[in-house]
This record gives sequence, C-alpha cells and structure tokens, in this order.
Amino acid sequence: MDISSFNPDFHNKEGKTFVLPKDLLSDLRKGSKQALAKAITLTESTKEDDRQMARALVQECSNEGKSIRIGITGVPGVGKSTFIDQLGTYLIQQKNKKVAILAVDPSSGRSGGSILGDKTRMEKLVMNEAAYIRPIPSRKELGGVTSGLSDAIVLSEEAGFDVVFVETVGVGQSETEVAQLVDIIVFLLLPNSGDDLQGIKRGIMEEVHVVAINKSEGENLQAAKKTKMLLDTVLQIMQGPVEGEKREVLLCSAQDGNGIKELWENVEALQNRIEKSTWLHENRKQQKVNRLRTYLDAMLRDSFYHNSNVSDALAKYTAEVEVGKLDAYNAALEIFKKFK
Ligand SMILES: Nc1nc2c(ncn2[C@@H]2O[C@H](COP(=O)(O)OP(=O)(O)OP(=O)(O)O)[C@@H](O)[C@H]2O)c(=O)[nH]1
Ligand SMILES: [Mg+2]
Repeated sequence: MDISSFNPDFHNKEGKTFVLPKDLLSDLRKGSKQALAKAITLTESTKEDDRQMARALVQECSNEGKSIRIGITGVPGVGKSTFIDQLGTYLIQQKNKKVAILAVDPSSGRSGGSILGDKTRMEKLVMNEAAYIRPIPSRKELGGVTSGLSDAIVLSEEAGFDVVFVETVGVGQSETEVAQLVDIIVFLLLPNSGDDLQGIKRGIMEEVHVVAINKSEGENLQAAKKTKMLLDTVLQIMQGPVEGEKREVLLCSAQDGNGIKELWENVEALQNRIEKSTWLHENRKQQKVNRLRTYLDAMLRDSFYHNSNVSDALAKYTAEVEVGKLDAYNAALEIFKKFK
C-alpha cells in the first residue's frame, strides 16, 4: 500500500477519514527537512488520528536501517552537543554525509531550556543545509523514550540522513533505553574522571563501544592522559558490547576539533567490522524483539489499570493492606484474579 495514493484523505480501519498532510511521504523521500519535522510532530501528537496517521507513515518507510545510528552519552556539560557539532560538520564537509541529530530532552514537560541550549551549542550544524536537529521529549507513556525516538530515527532514514546521532544525558533510565535503539555508543568523559572512577557506573562501561575524554586540551591534557591510563587498564579486563573487540580510550577536544577525525575513523572501522560479522544485524534484530516486549508490557499495564474490576479491587484491597488486614502479596493476588 502506498499511502501517498490516499492523498489528501486517509482511511483508518474503522473507515474514518482524516486528512494526510499533502505530499508528506513524497516530500520526506525527497529529503525535505520540513516534511521530516512535520512527520516527527505527528508521531508525538496526543491525538489518536494523528498517531494512526503517523503509524501508517512509519510503516511506509522503506529505508529503515540504512543509516549508522550513533548514541552520544555522558554527564551534563561534558560537551556532547559541541562534539556532535564538530563531528557532524566534519562528516558533512569531508565525507559528504547528511546528518540528523535527535537530542533526548529530559527536561521537556517542565519549562526546561535545554532545547535552546542544544540548538545554540550546535552553531555550525544549525546553519547547515545537510543537518537536521530535533529535540525529542522523553516520555513516560507507551514505550518511554524509545517509542518516539525509534519513529524519529526511521523517519530520518527515510529522508536520506545517513548518520543519525542520538544525544542523551548519561544519567538514569534514558541512556539504557537509547542503547536499545542505536548501533554504536560513544561515551564522553571529562579529563578529571580518573579522580572518581567509582562515580562511573560499571554498567555503562560495559555497554559503550567507544570511550573518549573530551576537553583534552591545554591545561586539561595532563589530567586527561592520567585518566586514559587508568581507564585503559579497566577496559582491558572488561568485556564491551561486542565480543572480541579491544577498546582503548581516545582523547579529543570538541572545542578545538582535535581528535574528532581519529574518533570517526575508529567508529567507521568498528562499523565495518560489526557489519561484516553478524553483530550489527543480530543487535538490530534483538532490539526489535525487545521493543515488541516493551510495547506489550506497556499495553498490558495499561489495560490492567483501566479495567474497572481491577480499580474496584485495588481500592478495596489497598484499604485492607493499610490497616494490616491482608498482606501485600495476597492482596496483589486477589486483585490480579479480578483481572483474569
Ligand atoms: N574547554 C572545552 N570546553 C568544551 C569542550 N566541549 C564543550 N565545551 C564546553 O562545555 C560546555 C558544555 O558543552 P555542551 O556541548 O553543551 O555539553 P553537553 O554535554 O551537550 O551538555 P548537556 O546537553 O547540558 O548535557 C560549553 O560551554 C562548551 O563550550 C572542549 O572540548 N573543551
Ligand atoms: Mg547538549
């Protein structure tokens, strides 16, 4: 089915008609950034009609998986946006790539200003025709960050972007969710991270493909080299996400642009290897299966809590648990029986 043939109307399963923005799919395929923005906005809409249209649109995308998807993570202020600005500009100018940047915005929902922050810190890319920058709100509903982000990635690929960066703050839940969507994760650290190795979670070191110390310039360089030595010994004994891959800490300065090219060569070489071995393919397959489970979990939870038998029982048994008439486990069992 080609939904563009339904223009300007689109019928959903119930036979309801709603308007598909004219030429959206064909404009998207021509690489229009306006069309891409519009399409992503549709996936984020809270209106059911918009969502169905977005689903239909995403299903029509035939370029899924054509890009290299790179996650950039690290603590706030480590220089993720500046780094993407440099690397993205390099890729556009030297490698003739089109670059999409999806910045997971943990502050959205509140009146956070980091959207503006990210845009202004990608000064070069923001002016560049071959770059597309988009903040993605991190959502609590169905599928969390991953639902919106996975659609945005697929839509960017349909618009012909061959490198997709996902910027995510390396704290809490969102980085683990992002790991479920990208191929390669670059972990940025600060030059003095070596002072507090305990502060770096073991989990994240096991999940990332490339480790780099940013701001490695001027008077920071000494500290950066020391941190590299420490972390290199950690990486030697720690298995990364790809079996058999040796990881070595890189030094870079997103501000000066030093080490950016070398880092990309590292990423490109890794990409070649994981494409040749079956890792990339298997990883993407596994990610899709995981996403299916995430959706199912969310749907199950949703239908559970919206079940009227459940809400009645929940009220009743919560009161009993509160006064100690019933223990929590048996109360949960009773409530669950009402669901079945
Ligand atoms: N000295 C130096 N400063 C840098 C470098 N990279 C980034 N900065 C500065 O560090 C600050 C934070 O940079 P951002 O790129 O916004 O960092 P971020 O990790 O994206 O921050 P959040 O999005 O808030 O998590 C800015 O003032 C940058 O100019 C670098 O390589 N060297
Ligand atoms: Mg940033």
